Amino acid sequence: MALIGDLHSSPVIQRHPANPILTAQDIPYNAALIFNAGVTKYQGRYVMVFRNDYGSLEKQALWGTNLGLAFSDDGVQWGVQPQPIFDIDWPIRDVQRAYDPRLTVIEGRVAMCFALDTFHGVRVGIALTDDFEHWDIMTVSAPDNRNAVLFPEKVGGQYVRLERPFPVYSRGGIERFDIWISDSPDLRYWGNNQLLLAVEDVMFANTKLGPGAPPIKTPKGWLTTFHAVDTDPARGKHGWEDTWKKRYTAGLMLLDLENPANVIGRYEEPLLAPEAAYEVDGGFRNNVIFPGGMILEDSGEVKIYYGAADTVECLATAHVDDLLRLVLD
Ligand code: BMA
Repeated sequence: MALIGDLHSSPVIQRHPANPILTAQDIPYNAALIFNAGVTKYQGRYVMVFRNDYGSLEKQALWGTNLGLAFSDDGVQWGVQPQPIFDIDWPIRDVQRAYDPRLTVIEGRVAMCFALDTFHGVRVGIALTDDFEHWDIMTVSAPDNRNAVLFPEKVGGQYVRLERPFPVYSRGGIERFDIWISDSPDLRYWGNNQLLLAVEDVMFANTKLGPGAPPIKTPKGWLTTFHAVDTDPARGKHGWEDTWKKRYTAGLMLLDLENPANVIGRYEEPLLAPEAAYEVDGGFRNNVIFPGGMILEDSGEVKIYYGAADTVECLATAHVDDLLRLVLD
């Protein structure tokens, strides 16, 4: 495994001065780690579904995971709903927890992609809502799969998603996983699976990749983030655990508008690498940047929401033209 070395964020992206924009202190119920949120704009306001690993920050103890809901008028200051989302009626019997949600507005409804840990493997699913109380579960994949993100509209008459299956046996038992794409006529049945981006394509990854936030549509193509993971066996204690050898960065790529299985542009370096204090220090797992929300404003500003150090939720902004230059130059 080739080691990656120092990585830096692109100068075109700015961390928001209000970072972290959501932490356990903002939550009106038990919360310890608030991170890896899905964010979108729906009916005139911003909406966020965030992952809450609850427990005790002081004791560095985690008891479980739930999903919380927050709304905002500006995408920066959030009002958190008094209770987590708890009445999802899972159609399967062995669910342990749902986590790492991604939100997309599609055909007037909000779609949430989620990961499900079950006693028989990790699965991805898609649920639709228009009131954030009732969720229609459209599909749940076979294991093992994680990090599904749905495109905000049909392409060529089909719904499209990115996903990250994690085959272990066929790859010698090592952790080396790539990004895939599939499509569906109805959000329920998914097929036509194709490899989209592999670890060996990305110079700042040596372990695994995963889709980030749902893609945004630009005249040049579907612009989308991904996370890239590198491992260095020399890394020691970087958080609560005795050892944490991985680093998660955010990458950026452009997919063909008509055939999104074609990667038509990619930035060779990370868009965001862990550098800020809340990304590299004091977290559950330091050196983790995990993008899950991406919003294109009318002004051309792109808001990118990301979990930092598996502990807090953050925001970074860039102009869409600068992002397109990164992937096309
Ligand atoms: C991945 C997922 C993410 C998490 C990351 C770093 O495998 O579990 O939820 O942010 O690891 O711990």
